Amino acid sequence: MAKYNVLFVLGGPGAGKGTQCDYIVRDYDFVHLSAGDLLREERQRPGSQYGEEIEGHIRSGTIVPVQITCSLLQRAMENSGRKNFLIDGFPRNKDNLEGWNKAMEEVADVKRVLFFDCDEKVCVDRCLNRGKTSGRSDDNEESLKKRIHTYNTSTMPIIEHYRKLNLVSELHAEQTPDEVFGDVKKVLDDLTL
Ligand code: UP5
Ligand code: MG
Repeated sequence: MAKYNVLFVLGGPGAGKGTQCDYIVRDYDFVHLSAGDLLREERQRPGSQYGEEIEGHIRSGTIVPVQITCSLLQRAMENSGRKNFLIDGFPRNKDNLEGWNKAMEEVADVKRVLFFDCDEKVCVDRCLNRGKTSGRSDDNEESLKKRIHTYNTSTMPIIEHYRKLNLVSELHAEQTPDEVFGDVKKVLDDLTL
C-alpha cells in the first residue's frame, strides 16, 4: 500500500494553525487532523480512561504522552480512507517525535512542516480573545503562560530538527488570514506528493 503523505502544522498557541488548515482543506485534497481536537474529543468520550489525564495536560499546557495522541491520529488516518493529511499541533516534543517515528515511519512520509511563526504577544491576545467564547479550558492567562513556555522549550527544538532536514516552510502568521493563506498556497503548489 502507498504511504500516507503528511504535512505537520506547527506554531505557537493561537498562531492560526487551525484557521489555515480550514482554508487548505477547502482548496486542496487534504484531511485536517488537529491533535488538540482529537484529544479534546477523547476527553469527552464517555468511558475514556484518559479523560482526566488529558484535561490535566491541556489545562497546564503540558504534553499528553505520545501513545495516546499517536494512536488517536493513527486511527483517524486509517478510518478516513484518504491519503493526504495535515497533522496540526503535533509533534510537540521529543517524546512525540520518537513515538511518531516508531509507529509511523513505515507507513507515512512527512513531506513538509508548515511553521506558522507568530509573535508571542499576538498569540496570547488571539487566544484570550477567542477565550471569551471558545469554552476552552486553556484559553486563560495562567494556562497561556504555560502553553507558551512549553512551546518555546519543547516544540521549538522539534521545528529546529525538521529545519536541519530542510523540511520547514516558515510562514509569517501575523498577517491577515487571507494573506497568510496566499503564502501557504505558494508552498502547497510547489509540493509534489
Ligand atoms: N486568528 C487565526 N488566524 C488569524 C490571523 N491571521 N489574524 C487574526 N486572527 C487570527 O486561531 C486562534 C484565534 O486567532 C482564533 O480566534 C482565530 O480566529 C484567530 P487558531 O486558528 O485556532 O490557532 P491555533 O494555532 O490552531 O491555536 P490553538 O489554540 O489551537 O493552538 P494550540 O497549539 O495551543 O492548541 P492545540 O489545540 O493544538 O493544543 C491544546 C493542548 O492540547 C496543548 O497545549 C497540549 O496540552 C495538548 N496537546 C498535546 O498534549 N499533544 C498534542 O499533540 C496536541 C495537543
Ligand atoms: Mg488549533
